[in-house]
Amino acid sequence: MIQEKAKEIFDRASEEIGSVSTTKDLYELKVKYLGKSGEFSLLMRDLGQLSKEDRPIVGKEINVLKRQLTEMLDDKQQALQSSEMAEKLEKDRLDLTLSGPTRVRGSRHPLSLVMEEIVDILANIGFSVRTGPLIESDWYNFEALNIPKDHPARDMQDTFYIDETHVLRTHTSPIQIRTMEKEEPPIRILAPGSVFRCDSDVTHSPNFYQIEGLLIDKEVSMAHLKGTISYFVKSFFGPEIETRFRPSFFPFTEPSAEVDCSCPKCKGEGCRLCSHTGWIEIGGSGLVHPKVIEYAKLDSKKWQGFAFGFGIERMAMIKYGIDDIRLFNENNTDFLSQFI
Ligand code: FA5
Repeated sequence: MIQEKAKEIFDRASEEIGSVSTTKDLYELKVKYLGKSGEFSLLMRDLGQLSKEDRPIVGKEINVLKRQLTEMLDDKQQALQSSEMAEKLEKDRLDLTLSGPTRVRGSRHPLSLVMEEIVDILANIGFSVRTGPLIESDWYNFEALNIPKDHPARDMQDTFYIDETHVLRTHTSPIQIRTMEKEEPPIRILAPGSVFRCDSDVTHSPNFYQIEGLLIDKEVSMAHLKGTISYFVKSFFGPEIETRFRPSFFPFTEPSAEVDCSCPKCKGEGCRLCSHTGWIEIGGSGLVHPKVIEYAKLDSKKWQGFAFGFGIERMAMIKYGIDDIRLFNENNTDFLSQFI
């Protein structure tokens, strides 16, 4: 009777072990059949009802079944553990080919890049940088540059006035005077910086950058000016780019010339960037007017010089083929991050 029950428990247990699929369920089966209050332990208690002779025989048979069951549980335990581990490894697998987290790298503003490149090129031939105030006196911005009050030339630069005698500087030319006042010639300086005019469209901004160049020495001529600017244009835009000087007028230079370079985009053929002329204006230039040299308290008989002033945005637009000046100030990182 007990042997039959033991066999029945064993068969049921074997069947359940066969169909269990997790180590957790397997543990529960172990407790159910072999635990302290498990079915086999309860059965052992029933051995007491048997005769003295039968008890060890039946006990032995039950122990054999228990041992077999224990082995089956151990085997199953190992099989389940290794398949669970394989599953976990598959699930948690590291894909070493995946790219890591990307870091957004900052980039230099195109105007800073252009400004630095211009300074580098001209530093190679002896020019060094000077700066001046953004709020400038009427004297330095206009009068000392031979632009007297009520002179029509003041209309060329629609001015932001701070008060009767101070303006947001309309160009970097005041630094010419400030430098000549302070330094002994010979002078070779560059003055890059922010300037302000009441002016706004796709090629004009109310706040833009210029770079001024000033050279003061003895017997300076237009040839020196042309040589310096041609060297600069070829270094900045490329050796194939030509420079053209167009007669012009600035009160602080005599003679004066607008500087054009052959269009780097169409190489002088004519395109939208150069309004189909093949040439693009980059700034003004000329020999420093003797009056300006005198205003700066130098002897104009002894010292002559040339000066030029280029628009930085204009140079950047030509170099990078940008057709709207407002892009420089819109803080659009898609645009700004293209310049490295
Ligand atoms: C001047 O400002 C003179 N001071 C330049 C100069 C210096 C002449 C030394 C002679 C000797 P002009 O107003 O043309 O010149 O401006 C020079 C350049 O600044 C222009 O060719 C253009 O490239 C740029 N520019 C002028 N106005 C604007 C503006 N509103 N926005 C962007 N760039 C401008």
